[in-house]
Amino acid sequence: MRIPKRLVNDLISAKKIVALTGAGISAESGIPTFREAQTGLWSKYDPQDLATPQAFKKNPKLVWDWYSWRRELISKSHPNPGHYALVELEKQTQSFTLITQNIDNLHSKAGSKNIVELHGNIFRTKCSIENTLVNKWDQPRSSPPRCPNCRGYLRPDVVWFNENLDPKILQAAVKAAENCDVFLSIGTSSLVYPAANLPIIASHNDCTLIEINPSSTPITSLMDYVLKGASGIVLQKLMECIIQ
Ligand code: BJW
Repeated sequence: MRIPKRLVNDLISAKKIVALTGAGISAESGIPTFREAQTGLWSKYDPQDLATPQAFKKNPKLVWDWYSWRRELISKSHPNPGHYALVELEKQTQSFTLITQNIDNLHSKAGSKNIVELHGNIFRTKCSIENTLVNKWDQPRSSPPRCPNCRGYLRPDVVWFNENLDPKILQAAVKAAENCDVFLSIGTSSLVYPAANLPIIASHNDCTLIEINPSSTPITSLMDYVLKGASGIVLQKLMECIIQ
């Protein structure tokens, strides 16, 4: 793959860079993307039907068990060269904001610092009634376990379809998108809102938009540069061009 020199220069001269990541950046860590077919026991379920408050209300055990399975898979996985390239890019940049839709904690595990987690984190648990974080509970084998305070069901601290994102977190993401010189959209299908709006917000500014993805997305035509390929390979190559 050839990386355009002008793109490299834009990244080197940028004072404020935003990277928005989606499930594709973790694909090379062995974590299936959200819209990819699920594996094993879960292959008959569509994630879009499980990641909703309605699904949890109807069948809390099914949804809890799905997240337990994913948490276990994720806890065994490691950051890949794409995650590490973004750590390097942050070190090279005056102001760098990493906005992720992923709940897998891999950016943090890789060493990224300024992370905005739009859709929460699978390693945190909250009470579905009180909406408060819970660190310890009794009967760990029950599915789902109960809140030690109100006995309501516990659930993962992630944002499901039809739920509002934390307004402060969304505001931080919007502010970063409004003010950046370069916006990278990496490994996301750009189908889910409000995350999919962030590159559009950035485009109102005179910034450079870059997409890294093996496939086209609804916002590909908005981009100044489209780097087609796996993010681990493309980002590593990009960093080699920046550092040399
Ligand atoms: C690679 C690669 C490699 C592969 N390298 N790339 C109609 C129009 C507009 C909006 C709506 C609408 N109807 C409903 C809505 C709102 C809804 C929405 O956007 N729905 C769309 C599906 C249309 N949004 C919401 O509900 C949000 N809340 C909200 O809007 O609140 C207001 C409201 C309140 C009440 C009622 C209605 C609205 C909340 C969205 C929360 C999303 N949550 C999830 C689950 C998180 C927990 C979990 O993971 O279980 O977040 S859904 C899921 O999608 C997950 C992801 O973060 C998110 C984005 O997916 P992502 O990351 O893009 O993954 P994929 O799988 O889609 O794509 C992977 C990409 O990687 C692909 O492009 C591949 O090509 C690529 N790839 N290998 C690089 N190696």
